[in-house]
Amino acid sequence: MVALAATGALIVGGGAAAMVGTGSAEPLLPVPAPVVGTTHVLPDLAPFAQTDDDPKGGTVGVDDDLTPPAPPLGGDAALRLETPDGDGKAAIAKAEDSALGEWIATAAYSAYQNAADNADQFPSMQLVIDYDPDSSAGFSTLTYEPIYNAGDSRTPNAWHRYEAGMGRWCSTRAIPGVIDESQRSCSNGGTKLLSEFVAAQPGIRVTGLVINQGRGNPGLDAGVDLVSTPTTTYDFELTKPAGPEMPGNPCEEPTTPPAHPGDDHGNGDDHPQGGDNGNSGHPEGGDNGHEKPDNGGHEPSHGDEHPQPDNGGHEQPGDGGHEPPHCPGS
Ligand SMILES: [Ca+2]
Ligand SMILES: [Ca+2]
Repeated sequence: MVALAATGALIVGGGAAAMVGTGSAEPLLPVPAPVVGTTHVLPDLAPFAQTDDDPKGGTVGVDDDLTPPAPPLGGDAALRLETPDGDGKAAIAKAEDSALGEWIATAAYSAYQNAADNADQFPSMQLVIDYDPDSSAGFSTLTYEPIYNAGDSRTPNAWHRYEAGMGRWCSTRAIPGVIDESQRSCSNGGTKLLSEFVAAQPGIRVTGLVINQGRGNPGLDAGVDLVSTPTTTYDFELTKPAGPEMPGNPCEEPTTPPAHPGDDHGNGDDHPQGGDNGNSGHPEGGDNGHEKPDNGGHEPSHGDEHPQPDNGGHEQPGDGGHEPPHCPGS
């Protein structure tokens, strides 16, 4: 897996020509920023919410205590997920409404392992999907986890960029044409490319996004930042950065390719997908998306734990001293 720096350069170089000005049919000035923007997620976690009312000791917060506190271009802080034992759950989720295919070129996240009982374990990205949008059937949860992607670096105490959209995903449930019953939860070759899911189920939709840790991640203390989706990149920060979130601030340079010119809202408050908009799926937070093959592939019942933006339970940021901004080139 390529490093973030290389990835960012590739993406920026491949699609940096954004329009400046309005109403013009032609770009007036190329500017060095993709037009899919950055959405800053502050310690209240909105538009995400913690998935579990009873996380069994798992904690979710935003802090700047990792070293470095954020990945390149990730500002000054990150999402922090801690699961002291195997029962702990540290996960946040938000509703989505998009075609799965849109995630192939865009889904990515940065992660950091600060401590772990099992050195292979990192937080995962999960997509709650509905491959049969016209009926009540079709629900499953797809999981991207570095351990199932051989090219992913898992060095501790360093930030890694995982280009999840191009990688292999597991499904908690059988999906006709791509995941049979024996392949649930990563078993028996049940790690598939998103393109394989789309080929088997062209109508497949994403109804929820989950950043998940646990259960089954004892002693895992990890960071996540710069979670990229088809519409924005979520940058977890302690405070909203000052200044415009447009070209000119190296801390805020987005890392995803352009798709919606002028759609840089700059924060989650007015994002059309913010909050727990109702959807027909079961954005339960991916309780059942993290099972390892040796767990037998069984699947717990669904709890209908729809994300609640006002759900408490997240930790307040630590009181550690704020470190200087990690702006590349500063
Ligand atoms: Ca359905
Ligand atoms: Ca950040």
